[in-house]
Amino acid sequence: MQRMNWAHGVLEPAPEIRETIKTLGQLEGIFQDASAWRAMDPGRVVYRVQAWCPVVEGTEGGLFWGTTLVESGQVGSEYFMTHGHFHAKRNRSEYYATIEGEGALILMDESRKTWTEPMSPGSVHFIPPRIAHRVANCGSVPLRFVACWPSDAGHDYEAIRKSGFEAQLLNVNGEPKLVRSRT
Ligand code: S6P
Ligand code: ZN
Repeated sequence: MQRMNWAHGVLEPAPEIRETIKTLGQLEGIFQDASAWRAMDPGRVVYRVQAWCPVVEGTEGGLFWGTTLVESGQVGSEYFMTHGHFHAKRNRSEYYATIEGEGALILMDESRKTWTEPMSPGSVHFIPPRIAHRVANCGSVPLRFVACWPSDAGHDYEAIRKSGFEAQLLNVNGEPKLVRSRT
């Protein structure tokens, strides 16, 4: 058993909880405005992830539980967001549920059609099979959400590193707007 602190949206530290941090420097090529990205502190934290993986990764039939905290910020006009991924086993799905903050779940299918679902405290999101997913923080406080996904889903980060998402979530006159970058 593990314990969630629901007020803070975090798992209580324990030897079984894996914690990772992603800094701007580790997210090269992810944000659209490369010169804005270069001008920022590469050590600045963009998001933190906790994962409870009670079975070995790759095991069929298990589930993993995690929390993510995306800091508030922008690279140029693009909101701070997670790297994003397809599941390596493309037919695996996932749930996200928001604890605190305001943002958007950005979804993209294999034909590169991209859309968003607004995230706010209490919103629960089903990420269907074969859909890439990432989360942007559009607010002024950290965006915290929990996730639950199959232990054999795996992560394909390479597809996103190579081709990105079809559209970026930008701050346009103070409002989040999905802007298509490629034709
Ligand atoms: C795992 C799940 C989340 C993300 C986390 C960070 O399937 O979707 O726990 O790993 O939000 O995002 P990313 O794109 O860096 O894995
Ligand atoms: Zn996932």
